[in-house]
Amino acid sequence: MNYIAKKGVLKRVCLSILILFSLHHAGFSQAQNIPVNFRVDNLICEYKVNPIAVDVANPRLSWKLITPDRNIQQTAYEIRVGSNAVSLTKGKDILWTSGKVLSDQSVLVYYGGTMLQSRQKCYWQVRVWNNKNQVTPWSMVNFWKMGLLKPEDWTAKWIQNNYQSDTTGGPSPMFRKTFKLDHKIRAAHLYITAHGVFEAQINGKRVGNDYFTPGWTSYNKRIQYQVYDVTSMLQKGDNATGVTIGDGWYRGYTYNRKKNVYGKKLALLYQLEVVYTNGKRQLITSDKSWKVAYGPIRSSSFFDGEVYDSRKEKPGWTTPAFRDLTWDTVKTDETIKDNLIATAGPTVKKHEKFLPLKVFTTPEGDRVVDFGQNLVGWVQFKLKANAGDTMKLFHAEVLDQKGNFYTKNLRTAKQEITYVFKDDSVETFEPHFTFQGFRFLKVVGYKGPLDSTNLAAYAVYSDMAQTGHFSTSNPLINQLQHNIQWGQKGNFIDIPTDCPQRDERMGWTGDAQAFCRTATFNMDVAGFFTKWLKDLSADQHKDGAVPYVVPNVLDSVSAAASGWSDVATIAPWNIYLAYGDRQVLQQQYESMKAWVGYIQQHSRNYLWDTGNHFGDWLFYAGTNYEDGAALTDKNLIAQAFYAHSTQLLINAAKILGKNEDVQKYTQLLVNVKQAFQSEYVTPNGRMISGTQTSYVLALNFDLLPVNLRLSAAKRLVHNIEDYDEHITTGFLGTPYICHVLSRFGYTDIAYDLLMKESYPSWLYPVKNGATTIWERWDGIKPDKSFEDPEMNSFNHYAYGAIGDWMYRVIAGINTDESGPGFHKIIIAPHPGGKLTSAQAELETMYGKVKSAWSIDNGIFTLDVIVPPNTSAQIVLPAVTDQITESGLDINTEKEITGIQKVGDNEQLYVGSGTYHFVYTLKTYGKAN
Ligand code: RAM
Repeated sequence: MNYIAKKGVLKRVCLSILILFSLHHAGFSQAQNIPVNFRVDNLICEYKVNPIAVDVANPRLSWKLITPDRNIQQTAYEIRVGSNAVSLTKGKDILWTSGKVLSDQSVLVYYGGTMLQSRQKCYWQVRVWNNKNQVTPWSMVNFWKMGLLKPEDWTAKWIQNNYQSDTTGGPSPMFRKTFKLDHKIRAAHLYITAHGVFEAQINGKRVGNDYFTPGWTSYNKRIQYQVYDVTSMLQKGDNATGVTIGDGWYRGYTYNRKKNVYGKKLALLYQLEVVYTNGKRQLITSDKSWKVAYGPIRSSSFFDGEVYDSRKEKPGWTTPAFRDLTWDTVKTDETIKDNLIATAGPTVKKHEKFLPLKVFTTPEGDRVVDFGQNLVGWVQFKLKANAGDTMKLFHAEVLDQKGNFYTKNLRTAKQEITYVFKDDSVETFEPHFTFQGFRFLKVVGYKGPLDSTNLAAYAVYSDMAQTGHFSTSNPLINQLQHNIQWGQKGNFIDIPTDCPQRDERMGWTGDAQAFCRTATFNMDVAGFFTKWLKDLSADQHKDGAVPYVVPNVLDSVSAAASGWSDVATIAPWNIYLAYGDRQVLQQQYESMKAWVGYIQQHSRNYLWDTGNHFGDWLFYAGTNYEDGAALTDKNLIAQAFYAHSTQLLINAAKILGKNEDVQKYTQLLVNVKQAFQSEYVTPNGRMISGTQTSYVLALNFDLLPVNLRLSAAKRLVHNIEDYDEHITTGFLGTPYICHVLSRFGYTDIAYDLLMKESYPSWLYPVKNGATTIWERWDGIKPDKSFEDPEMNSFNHYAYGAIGDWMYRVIAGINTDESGPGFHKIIIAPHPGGKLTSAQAELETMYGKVKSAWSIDNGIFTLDVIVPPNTSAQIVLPAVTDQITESGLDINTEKEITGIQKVGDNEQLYVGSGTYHFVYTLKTYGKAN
């Protein structure tokens, strides 16, 4: 650590000690009776801990109550905000205080003070009161810092290469600048973005640990900038900085090898703002004084990989001593008028590391490394060769039937790293502006040993905290859950992609809507989807049509497909349910309405039967005529999603208090359902497509008259039995099939589907060694040959949508819609499928929710955690006799209320706390 860095750390340590001391002091003097076991923690602003780039007028603050006691509700809160951490804890120099607000809201509370200015840093803390007349001490102090709110805040100019040719697939330009800082530095922040993807350095060190910044947005309309606190990277005196830029999404290859989608020229916008201890400010900005050159990255591309010639490295190029006399000048481009926005969602970061499981030679003689997991990221190597030697690394998801390296399913994507060694020392390398989807690595041009000392694979994905855990007594189901999570990791790379390996990697809306709710159970995706949905609105057509992919890189007619475009209503609703985020509904409301409006415009007599639709994509096609029954009429599907989107729009309108819209769309929905029934359902309730998907959609979206629903559910079950309990649905039916079965009392059949190991089923890929979710039910066919390489991804999350049912039904963790974001929780586990145990945990905005059950000799045990400031309805299944909770008869416990028998189940209500229920289980379904 250099001297400056040390000083920075020292300063922060001193500040923390000061804050801690004053906190302690404040806690002491306020009240002696403050309970030590009741406090507030996990303060976040706009879903982030201490964000430094907030650009919303009224940031939202959330906190968690921490207490081991039962039945704790927040009754009031008080927030205070100040511009100085130490004064804040003394109650001085307060910018805004909420005062004591009688409210149980602890999630997404709006800052209500005066208008915030660009760069303003706000420290905040909170204390809360509870229903036991207790008050917490003031919480720890956290902060948020505002970004650059107005275009005038940017004095930096966009700069580009001046003379050198600069085209897609060419070398990455490196921009550099040296500068002097005259005084002691108090704080320094770098505001930076690029056309392309950038990697910045200051004084020889990488800035931050993000990848593929500025991230992918609808660049023509919104482009993110990142902010880094670089105080410790700078020094009084001479400094240097440099930024390398790759093609990225801006002008790199996309679908059908289309390039330059957003523009032809890479560009940089760089604004380093230094504040000295004497209060003076100095700016170092991108302008004509910068220099540019090409270096070792000869080309970089998401699809194709990277070519790196280490002989062309420029050692020390971001240190002040480097001589750049031969470098070119740059030009500024003042015509660029981007809409710059702060980065609200998570950035892409490096995560898990995998070491080689084995290194082997294939029958075709290739040297291949198996990392044991189909992952998305890259390989880092530390190898030694001769100067000028060229090594190539190829990436594949699978080996073929004979055990050979298989890349046909990548289509034109090369996924290839070319590395030229500079000398005979050990060279450490990982690529910069590319990612690969792979489990297997083929090494060509390097003869030395390959092992875990010199090779490692890194998973790279959006930095979402893992919030969910799910496991059972069945290892195959656990592997399925693993595969679902890895499907999510590999395809949440700044945007939700369909696949991460072939020449596609786009934000296919159908896939995203199918998987969205499951995603909310595995990871914190609030920020991720909030950002992407803004791009959806940005790219939505004037007439309301939602593109097939977002950001839209396809042509203007590639829009408005049922089950795809409906992500416009489905995703905001799911985010609202999972996080209680009303604002996302507000933000997306016009977009939701416009999408329903588009369908209205294209319907006749409330029937939408025109346009191009993908239908129940990749349903079980079968091999003979009989199996054709799995094909669902595309217009039937369109009508079903028309109703669903209208329903979600009504839901949103209700939440937002838009009563006129509620009335208007409620009437519309009646007509849409009516049209569905008269067009696609016989008077006796038979659907014109007798498929699983058609019954599933009709039942899940409440499209059938009430008197026909039970018989329709039976028809669905018969259909499943006709297929020997196999699933035949595609992308659109799959997310709902088990939910529909459970809702109509057929959880046992849902378990049959889930536990099926032969094709088509969820466990068929698992039995075939899958470590991610496949695009098709039979990516590898029962005879071990591959499906059509034109469309055969082994990392495609859509079918992973079953994860939602696993959390919500098997473990039984759900949010009550009247208390979204798990403010009101439902715990309703459903044993079955010969499982002897299942457990799930979910870190919600209020804290951890847990439901873990096990069956031992007919004794059912359920462990539940209900976080503070929430309550739960618990539904205990198949009860025969007395239920105990932590050893006591539940009827004797004051904290357990509303005990009621509903059929075989026992329903009850609890407040927050930890509960342990035990009773004898009645035989449950046919599976047990
Ligand atoms: C393919 C992908 C994607 C799907 C579209 C319709 O390109 O499989 O997942 O949404 O088609």
